[in-house]
Order: sequence, then C-alpha cells, then structure tokens
Amino acid sequence: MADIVIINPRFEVSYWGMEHALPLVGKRANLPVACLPLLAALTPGEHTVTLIDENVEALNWERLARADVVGLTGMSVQRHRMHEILTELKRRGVFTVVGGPWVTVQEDYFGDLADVIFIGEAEETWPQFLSDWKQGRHAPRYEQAEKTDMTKVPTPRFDLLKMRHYLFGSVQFSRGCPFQCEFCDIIVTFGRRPRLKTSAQVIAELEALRAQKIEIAFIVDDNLIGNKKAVKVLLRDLIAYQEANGYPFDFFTEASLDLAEDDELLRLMVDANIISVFIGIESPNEKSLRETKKFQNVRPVGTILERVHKVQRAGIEVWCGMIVGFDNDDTTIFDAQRQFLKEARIATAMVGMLAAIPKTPLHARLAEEGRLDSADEPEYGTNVIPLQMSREELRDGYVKVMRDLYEPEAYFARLEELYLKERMPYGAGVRRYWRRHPWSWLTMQTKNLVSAVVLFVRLMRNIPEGDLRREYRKRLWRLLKSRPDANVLVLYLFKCLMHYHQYTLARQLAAEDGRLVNTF
Ligand code: B12
Ligand code: SF4
Repeated sequence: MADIVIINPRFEVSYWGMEHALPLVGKRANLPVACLPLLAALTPGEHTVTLIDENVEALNWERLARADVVGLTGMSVQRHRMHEILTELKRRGVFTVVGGPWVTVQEDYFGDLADVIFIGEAEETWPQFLSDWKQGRHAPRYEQAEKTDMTKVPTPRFDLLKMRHYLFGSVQFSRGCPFQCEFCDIIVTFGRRPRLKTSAQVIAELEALRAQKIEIAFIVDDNLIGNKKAVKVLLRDLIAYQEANGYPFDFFTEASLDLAEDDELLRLMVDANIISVFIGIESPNEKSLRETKKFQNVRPVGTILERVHKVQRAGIEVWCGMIVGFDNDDTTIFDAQRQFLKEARIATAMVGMLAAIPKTPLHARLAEEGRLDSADEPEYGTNVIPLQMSREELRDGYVKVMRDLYEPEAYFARLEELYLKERMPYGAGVRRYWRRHPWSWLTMQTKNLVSAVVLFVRLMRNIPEGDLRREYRKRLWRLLKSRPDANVLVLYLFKCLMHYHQYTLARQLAAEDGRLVNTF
C-alpha cells in the first residue's frame, strides 16, 4: 500500500484565474482542476490518496516528505512553481511523478527532477505505473498507446477536495475536438475524434458535485459540440435530470462557432441551462483564420458577427478567445479586434498574442522558418516572432487592446448592449421550468436576492478603488431600472467581479514595470 499525494501547484496570475477577484468574495480558487479528483478515483483502493491544491492550502513539506509518491499536475502558468516544488522534493529525497498539459508538450522541462513523467491522458497509465512501481520496475515515461475510452472513466473524488473554497465546480462530458487549428495543442494531446461519457456517468458526476453543494459547474470539455449527434443525446438526458431535480445547476462551457449553425443544439444547450459559452473566435481577419486553419469560423454561413448574435439571441452569453499576431495581421489588427468585440457585444474576451506551443504544427512551422524565441520567458511575452510588425508593436498593441477593452466604459457598453438593449433572454431554459413551477421560481428569486445582497456588500466593502465602486453601483442601478430581475442581477454582480479581475490584470500589463502575461 502506498501513501500518494497529488498536488495542483499554485497558479501564476492569468486571465481566467480570477486571482484579483477571488479574495473579494472569500474564495481561494476559481474551480478545482479536474485531474486531481479523477486521478484519485483511478487509484486502486489498496493505496491512500491525498489531494492538495496549493491554490487553496499551503504545502506541508514534512508531510510530503513522508509520502511514497508525490504527483504533480500543471499547465504552462504553473511550470515555474512546479519546478520549485520538484526541486524541494528532490532535495528531500521524495519520489516524484509529473503529468498534465505542460509536461505533455514540454517533456524535458523538468529534467531529472521528475522520476516519472506522464504524457497525455492517464486513465490506463496511472494504474499501470502504480502496479509497476509496486513491483519495483516502473518506467521513466508513460504514454497511453490508445486514447482513453471515456465510457470507462470513473466518477471523480470531489469528496477529497475542500470544495467550499472554490467559486465553481467542474464536470467533463467529452474529450477531443474535430477541428485542426494550427496553434492548438489540445488536438495533439486529446485527438480529433471526440469521445463522450455516457449520460449515466455525467449524472453520477453531477450528483457527486451536488453532494458538495456545488450549483455552478464548468463543463471542462475541449469542445462540447465536437460530436453534435452524440452530445444531443447527452443534453436531452441532462435536461431530464435538471427538470427532475428542480434545475440544480447553471453551466458554462467551451464550444466552436459552428454551434450557431445548429438550432436544435442551441435549444438543447439553453434548456440544459448552459448560460455561457466560450468560443475560440480568434480574429475578425479572415486571412488569419484561414492561415491558422480555423476553417469552421470562415464557413459561408454568415459572418462571424451574425453567428455570435445568433447564439446570444438564443439565450447563451458568448465569451471568446482572440489572438493577435498571425502572419496575416499587421498593426491594423488591434483596432479591428476592438471594433469587432464592440459590435459582437462580447464583454468577456480573452485577447492573447499568438504563441507556439511545443508539439503543435505552428511550432514546427515557425521553427523551420527560424521565427521562434527559445527563451523560457520571452522578453516580448510570446515565443512567436511576428511577420508583419515588430515584436514591440505586437506587445504594445496587445497590451493596449487589453487595457482599452477593460476600461469600465468600454466593458459596460458591451454588456449593456447585450443585456439592456438586446435584452438577451438569459437563462431561458430554467425560466421555462420556473413558469411551470412558480414555487420554485419564488424560492430561487429569494435565494438570488440574498446572494445579490451578499455579493454587493462584499464588492462595496472590499474593492479599494472608489471610482470603480461608483461605476459598479451606477451600472447595477441602471440594470435594476431597466431589467429588475434577481437572476440577471446576480449575473451582473459576477460580471462586476470578473471585470475587477480583468481590469486589474490589464492595468498591471500596461504598467511600466508590469510583467507581461500572455494567454499561453
Ligand atoms: C477547462 C479548461 C480551463 C478552465 C478550467 C481550468 C481549471 N482550473 O481547471 C478555465 C477556462 C478556467 C481555464 C483557464 C486557463 N487555462 Co485552460 N484549459 C481547460 C481545458 C479545455 C480542459 C482542462 C481539463 O479540465 N481537462 C480534463 C482533465 C481531466 O484532463 P487533464 O487535466 O489533462 O488530466 C488528464 C491528463 O493530463 C493526466 N494528468 C494530468 N495531470 C496529471 C498528473 C499526474 C501525476 C498524472 C499521473 C497524470 C496527470 O491525467 C488526466 C486524466 O487523463 C484544457 C485543454 C485540455 N484538454 O487540456 C485547457 C488548458 C489546460 N488551459 C490552458 C491555459 C493556458 C489556461 C489559462 C492559463 C488561460 C489564461 N491565460 O487564462 C487559464 C489558467 C486559469 C486557472 N488558474 O485556472 C492550456 C495549457 C497549455 C499547456 N500546455 O500548458 C490548455 C491546454 C488549453 C490551451 N492549449 O490553451 N482552462
Ligand atoms: S476549435 Fe479549439 S479545441 Fe478545436 S482545434 Fe481549434 S483551438 Fe483546438
């Protein structure tokens, strides 16, 4: 029997990390990384597993030194901390294993600090390693020959995490994405054939979250609609589950823009109460989209704007990822991005400089062209050397776009355009349910009002900048006058919270001594 500890190291500040906002509402992390509770569930019962999220609790080195195996996960924005932790564990003679998105694409990054590395999915390799380790004949590197059969993935052990410290929960329906974007490492790791769990697995996962009192969950799929036919079956069962249980969950997720081409899928997602979807739009520049093989965004089925508006009209808020610095981008791209996002009414837009992740086709192409900066932390924030502008122009343009997007006036103009002018039918699915269940509606309205008051008080008490507090009050008041609805009010308070993080991040980027944070 082994004493196993699996750690999610501390994150550096990032766009989605919400680090500037979380303390305002008494939370320590946005959501638990999905691999921790999953790896625990994959561990044979003869071993004991302890999960530690360093974003939630500090590491206890003495405790770690007693473990038989310490495992680390991590993304690019955790690599420095992973390195530090591994160095300390090595010093203490601890046996270490590393897996997750970063080591998967940068296998040699930790050198001898890691005794074993795992490349990609680990549903088969993790139990295999434990069996090998027990017999004293483990390999230094594990990689599955076949992609994971998602119908066999167990229910994550959320009970081993301190769930009360997270803002949201996480649940996974599928892995893989059928598209072929040149910069994307997801398809390199998880493949282009979407693989789904069964409805029974998903519902078991939701029940496990409910047992932890989680009400908002991120569906952490690479692309929820990678296999539209199969996901529709799942969504129908999810709707039945929501109906039968009084709509216990609000969801948000990630999907590709072709969502707008399928009315039935849109309706099912709305009915399942998926309230926001993150879409990789990347660029209003068609040439850049073609260059990067994002062909799903340039299909002759209407403009990108029309498609975004269609998703919004159905009742799902669109969040998006945008990229500047493609080979077909010159310095006019920055204004084009700003203009596009304004017209698209997208408040929550993560803009990043094109970055070449190792193992992607983009990385291979740029290496061949001699256009890669090999520094671990490139001076200009990305390892890509742009074609039609200087590195300074790219960096400064990116920082300025971020800064401009999150100026309160610009941000709330986008938000008000969507919620006050267009009056996006937010939460249309659950509202249909509430019309049939007025008692449930009343309970939720009351609950939302209480949450709104709590959130409002926290924001007003904890945001140090008086001008921002005034701005938020003004916008909330405007909302209340035009759309007095407790459900939308809570959402708006969340949007203020998110704004606070993004605004602070953008300001820090623009500061003279600010560290350049890219989305990679
Ligand atoms: C959902 C998601 C998010 C969510 C949730 C993040 C979270 N905290 O959990 C949100 C939207 C908040 C998010 C944010 C960010 N994300 Co993100 N995200 C994803 C996505 C789509 C799925 C991740 C997931 O939960 N998968 C499901 C779990 C079960 O899979 P897994 O973690 O890969 O684990 C499996 C294996 O890797 C392995 N494994 C993992 N760890 C370990 C450890 C050991 C010891 C072992 C044995 C095995 C093992 O076993 C698991 C089972 O097979 C991935 C893409 C992808 N498919 O990887 C990007 C991805 C991980 N994100 C990425 C990035 C860059 C970010 C941000 C930094 C972006 C930004 N600038 O804001 C932020 C970080 C914010 C933060 N502090 O949380 C990158 C990382 C790049 C890299 N190669 O390192 C990815 C790969 C996407 C991409 N290419 O851009 N993200
Ligand atoms: S749509 Fe998203 S997940 Fe799919 S290949 Fe493109 S970037 Fe990757």
